[in-house]
Amino acid sequence: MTVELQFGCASRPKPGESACGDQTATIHGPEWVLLAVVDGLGHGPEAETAALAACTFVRDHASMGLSELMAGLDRAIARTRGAAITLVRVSLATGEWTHIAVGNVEWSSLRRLENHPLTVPGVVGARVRKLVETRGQLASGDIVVLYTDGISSRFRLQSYSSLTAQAIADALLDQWAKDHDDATCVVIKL
Ligand SMILES: [Mn+2]
Repeated sequence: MTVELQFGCASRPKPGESACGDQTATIHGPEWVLLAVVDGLGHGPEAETAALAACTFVRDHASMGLSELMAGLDRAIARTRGAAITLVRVSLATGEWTHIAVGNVEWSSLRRLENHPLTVPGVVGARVRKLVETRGQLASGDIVVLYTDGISSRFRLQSYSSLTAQAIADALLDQWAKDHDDATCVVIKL
């Protein structure tokens, strides 16, 4: 069985900035997709440097387990100002997902999931102490949004559920991005 997953991504820097401290990476493996959503601390060029370094590390080490990958990121971006990072790997065969997060990239899902992903407070690059992986299973009709704190959490995903993953990402960015920060959302739809 192969599941019909859709992915969408929308991102923009803080209005008036050209550098973007929010960056994402989408890596297609043999039977999975790995998503990274990275919010470099603050905004501007130094935030962008931290976030791009994190995405490069993720691309270069995409087959690692998520805890190992996050621990590697913590070392790899230690000389930058650091970042909030969420990593999610979804199996294309079964829809099973694994999640790990440090800092305030948020997760929202249309359906109340049996295991809500846990986020550990802290900054990747500043010695993360504890890592927690959460696992779950996507079912047909599920929508998951990963979003940085430049997107308001007041959106109701139900209102967008008939759209494609990319159209949901575009609409959330257009309607819920805050003026004072970089803003990014990634959407997974089954
Ligand atoms: Mn931010």
